[in-house]
Amino acid sequence: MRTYNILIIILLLAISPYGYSAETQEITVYRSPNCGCCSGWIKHLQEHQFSVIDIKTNNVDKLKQKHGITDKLASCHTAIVDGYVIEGHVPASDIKRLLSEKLDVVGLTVPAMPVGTPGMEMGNRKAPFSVLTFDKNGKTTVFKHYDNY
Ligand SMILES: [Cu+2]
Repeated sequence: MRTYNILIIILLLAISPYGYSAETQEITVYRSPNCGCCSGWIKHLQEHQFSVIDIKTNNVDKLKQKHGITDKLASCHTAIVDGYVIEGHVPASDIKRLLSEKLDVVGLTVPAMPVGTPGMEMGNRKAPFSVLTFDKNGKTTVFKHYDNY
């Protein structure tokens, strides 16, 4: 009887959304060890079904150069997901949209660190910002604009 109960519990875990990891998307985040807002962004991703590999390094700039992230496009952390580069405090929903639309771009960026973006919360302070796509020549387009995230 006891074994039977345990089997039921295992079965319930297997079919529940919490027992499942198949729906999480893996993303690798490169950031400097003492970057607080980067941790905030990582937490935001984890709250939106991303499984984060958190790489602490003092060499994020080298990675940015390698992926054509100019100073104008740069922010704090740089992440790689499914072959795309995600720079800065990009909302999880925009990453998911990029992955489903499979656009022919290098990735997405929110340049600098606008107040009110995920990981950059400061009470009620919100700055308007745009999520940009960028290609390997540094050409950008507006992917999504937020007046108030
Ligand atoms: Cu930041």
